[in-house]
Order: sequence, then structure tokens, then C-alpha cells
Amino acid sequence: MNLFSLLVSALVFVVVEGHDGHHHDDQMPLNYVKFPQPIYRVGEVTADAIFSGITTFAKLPWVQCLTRESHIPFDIAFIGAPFDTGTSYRPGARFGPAGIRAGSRRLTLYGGYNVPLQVNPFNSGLRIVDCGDIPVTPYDNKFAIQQIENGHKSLLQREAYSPLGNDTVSGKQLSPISLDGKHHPRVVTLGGDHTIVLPLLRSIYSAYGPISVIHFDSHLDTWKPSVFGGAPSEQAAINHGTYFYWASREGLINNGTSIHGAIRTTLSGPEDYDNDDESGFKRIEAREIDTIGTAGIIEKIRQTVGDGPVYLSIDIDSIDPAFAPATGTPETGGWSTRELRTILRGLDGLKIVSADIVEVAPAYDTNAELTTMAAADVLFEVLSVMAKTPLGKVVED
Ligand SMILES: *[C@@H]1O[C@H](CO)[C@@H](O)[C@H](O)[C@H]1NC(C)=O
Ligand SMILES: *[C@@H]1O[C@H](CO)[C@@H](O)[C@H](O)[C@H]1NC(C)=O
Ligand SMILES: [Mn+2]
Repeated sequence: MNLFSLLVSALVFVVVEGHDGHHHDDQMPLNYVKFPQPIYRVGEVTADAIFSGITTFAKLPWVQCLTRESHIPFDIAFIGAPFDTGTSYRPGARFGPAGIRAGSRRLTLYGGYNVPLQVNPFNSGLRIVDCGDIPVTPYDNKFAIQQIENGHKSLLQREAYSPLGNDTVSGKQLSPISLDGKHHPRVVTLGGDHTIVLPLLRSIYSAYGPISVIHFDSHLDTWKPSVFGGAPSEQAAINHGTYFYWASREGLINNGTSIHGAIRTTLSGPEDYDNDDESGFKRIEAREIDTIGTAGIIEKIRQTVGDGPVYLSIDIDSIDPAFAPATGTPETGGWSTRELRTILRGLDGLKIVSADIVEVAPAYDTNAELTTMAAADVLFEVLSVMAKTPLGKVVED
């Protein structure tokens, strides 16, 4: 150790000793972050411009939820699942979590108040954290899929930090909507290719049973392995075009109350839609926006899913490649970022128990971070909707 690094260590020690009087011996760069997160931290030790520091989603505090800080409770957790060995075309979504975090740095520049939804999720009283990434092996899909399920389940199966509270309309106590009667936190997963939704839905099932799914994507993803390129092995049959087929067969999806939006893929033939029907999904084609508009699309979604628990999965390729080019299987003729954000705000009031955004492959992005910024902004709408709607129902006496 030379004199310089000695000096640096001494400085770091002073810093981590910190003003809360506790000594943190771990390497915890966001030591200065408090709940709720102040926008400016006058007199703090670390430069805190939105373009500086360690990048977490929206500059949220980093909590090592899966390891040494598993005792810290939260209400909403962001977590990455850097898996991309289930892709059929462009690989690279393993860099999605890092890319989305980079694209999200500006989210709280002005404070994070969502004007149309009239909420600031960052100071709504909920504890929102970034848990980093689930460890995911790039060498063995079977193992990786199990890692993703375990990581997600470990977060989901905890008790939420904030109590459910009372219903704003009736004033009566809310009770959890989960199967086990526990008030679970919500998890927002940063993919990763779309295969990750199979283990995520297995985890969701453990808390909520079969779930209604809202799925934004240009593709069906309910394909039978035999149709979707065939499958030389059992493991190859589970990929980013077939995971909903398997999820449906495992009984993880509510039949008839799940829906795809932004569909515009070509098919092997019309029978792909019969197979999709059998998998339990309704469909909204991307082009329907020309006739029924965003309002019509929102209405279709709400009619389909009702007011039960719902899981939200967003493939970034639901957005047109003009606005989000950096994705595994781009399809032209999609929705604009503005249109998808409007549709997401239209889900206000739905009980979204958890969500993901997938197929962001930053290597194909522009230098302007077009896709990763779109992904982050889309999640800002999801976060705002979550912050407004507690996962509870009124107890009738
Ligand atoms: C919430 O509701 C319960 C009963 O439903 C009531 O006892 C309690 O006082 C309420 N709390 C508030 C803060 O209104
Ligand atoms: C869903 O319901 C439809 C219509 O009743 C049925 O044909 C289909 O087999 C069901 N799918 C599953 C996975 O249960
Ligand atoms: Mn997809």
C-alpha cells in the first residue's frame, strides 16, 4: 500500500464512520442515502449530481437484499435478472439491468412528481429500493431459471415495510389480497430476455396463485416449441418465445383474464392464435390504436383483467423501433413511447402485484440512450400506478 492509497483508505474510513455513528465495514457506496430520499443532500460527503455516483435505478438506495442486508424491509424493490441465453435473434439483454439503470438516472432530477397521475412515488411514504441483480449463470439455462425464481421468491415472500392502512373511500381497514394473508412487497424486475417471466410467474404463484397477466409485446410468446423454431432438447424448448406456453400449462396464468397488447408479429399461420386462445390470453393488435385509440385499448385491458391481482410484463419491443431500437427482436409498426406511457397510466387503480421490463439490449441502442431511457420512463409510470394503489381489499364485517 503506497502513501496515496493509505490516505484514501483513511478518508473512506472517516466517511463510512459517518454521521449516524455506525461503522459500516462493507463497501457500501450509498451509505449517505436516507429514507425517504432527499433530492439534495447539502453537506453530504458524496457529490450528488444525477450524473455522478454509483448508478442504481432512479438513484434509489442500493440494498443488498439477497445477502447481507436481507433484514432490511421494503415496499417496492427493483432487481435485475441479467439473463439472455433464451433469445432467438439478437442477444445482449444481459446488459439490460445496467442499461436501464443508466437510462433512469434523470428520473428524479426535478423531484419525480408525476403530473398526470398526481403522485410522487419517491416521496409517497413507501420504501423503494434497488436490490442490485440476481446472480444468474450464463452457462446453464436450467440453473439460471432456478436462480431467478429463487431470487425473486426470496424478495416476494417477505413482509412489506409499510402497513396496508385503511381504504381511502370507506375508511375501513384493508386486508392483503395474497393467498397466505400476508402483505407482500412488490418486485419490479429488470430483464433479461423474456424467458425470465417463467420463473417470475412461478414465484408470483407462490404468493397469489394463478394470476391475470397484462403483457405488452409485439410477439405472442405462447408459441409451442415445435412451432417456434423447434427444440432439440427439453431445455431449448423453454425460451423467450415459449415461456407463456409453459406458464399456461403449469397453471400459473388465469385463463381468460389475461391479455396481450401491441401484437404485430407474423405467425406460422392463423392456428398460432388458436394456441394463444388455449393459453388463456385475449389480444390487442398494435394497429388497433389507429381505430380505438389509447382510451379504447385501456378499456379492453381493464374489462379483461377486472379488479383482481395482476402481473404486468412489458417487452420493450412493444414500442416501435423508432423509439426503442435496442431490443432482441424488433418489429416495426409499434406504439410510440408516449402511447405506451398513456396506456400504462390508464392502469391506475389496478392491483399490480409485481412487474418486469424485458428485452432491453443496450448494445443496439443509440448514443442518446433512446431505448434505456424509454424503458426507465415506462417503469416510472408503473411505479406511480403502484404507489397510488395499495395491494389490499376492504374487509367486510
Ligand atoms: C382504520 O380502520 C379501522 C377499522 O376498520 C379503525 O379501527 C381505525 O381507527 C382506522 N384507522 C384510521 C387511521 O382511520
Ligand atoms: C382456457 O379456456 C379455454 C376456453 O374455455 C379452453 O379451451 C382452454 O383449454 C383453457 N386453457 C387452459 C390452459 O386451461
Ligand atoms: Mn417477448
